Amino acid sequence: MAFIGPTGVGKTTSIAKLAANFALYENRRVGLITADTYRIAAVEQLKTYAEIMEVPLEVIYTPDEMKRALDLYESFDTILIDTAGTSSRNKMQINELKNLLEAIPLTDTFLVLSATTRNKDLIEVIDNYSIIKTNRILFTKLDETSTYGCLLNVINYTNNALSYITIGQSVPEDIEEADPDRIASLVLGEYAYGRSGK
Ligand SMILES: Nc1nc2c(ncn2[C@@H]2O[C@H](COP(=O)(O)OP(=O)(O)OP(=O)(O)O)[C@@H](O)[C@H]2O)c(=O)[nH]1
Ligand SMILES: [Mg+2]
Repeated sequence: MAFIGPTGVGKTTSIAKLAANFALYENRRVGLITADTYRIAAVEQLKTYAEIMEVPLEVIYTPDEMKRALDLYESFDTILIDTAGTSSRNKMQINELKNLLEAIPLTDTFLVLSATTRNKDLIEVIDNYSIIKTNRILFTKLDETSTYGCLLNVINYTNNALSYITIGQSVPEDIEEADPDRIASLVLGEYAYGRSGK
């Protein structure tokens, strides 16, 4: 499973949450790969989580290294791939990311988006990332807003499945599988995270 999306939306934190849930509660053998070698300390961030969870982490720079990392994890149940956040207007960086991800077979590619992003900007992000094939959406920071119409707009616009939502900074608790009833009550304004408790 690979995770792509704009800078700072919560890709690495969401991967840590998922890895912890898969490894600790579902007893899956989880391997981590990070291709985020742009930012100083980006690797350290995931490495720290990996050490706490006792799951292995491979750092990769090239499509060939991506293939090798996947071979290393051949007997694993679930492999989560972190990528560098890119400004969605940086076509070159998105193309580089596309080359990395096309080197390997992926089960799921998640576009990670923040619920605090304005609708128009979300659409621009989706359009700019559209050269990379995604099949799932992970929406973050639902605790930082009380207007959730963007969830519905994005689902309609992309036709991707909304798989997970995140609702705070705590690892591993602040993540939920997207539940249709819950999403409906959020969109209808019957429920909000982060205000009067979760
Ligand atoms: N309130 C809130 N904060 C979140 C959530 N998810 C992540 N964050 C915070 O958002 C900030 C950025 O998270 P990262 O996981 O580093 O984001 P990223 O997408 O990996 O960032 P880059 O690798 O720089 O592109 C951190 O302070 C996280 O704790 C969430 O659901 N709610
Ligand atoms: Mg990151």
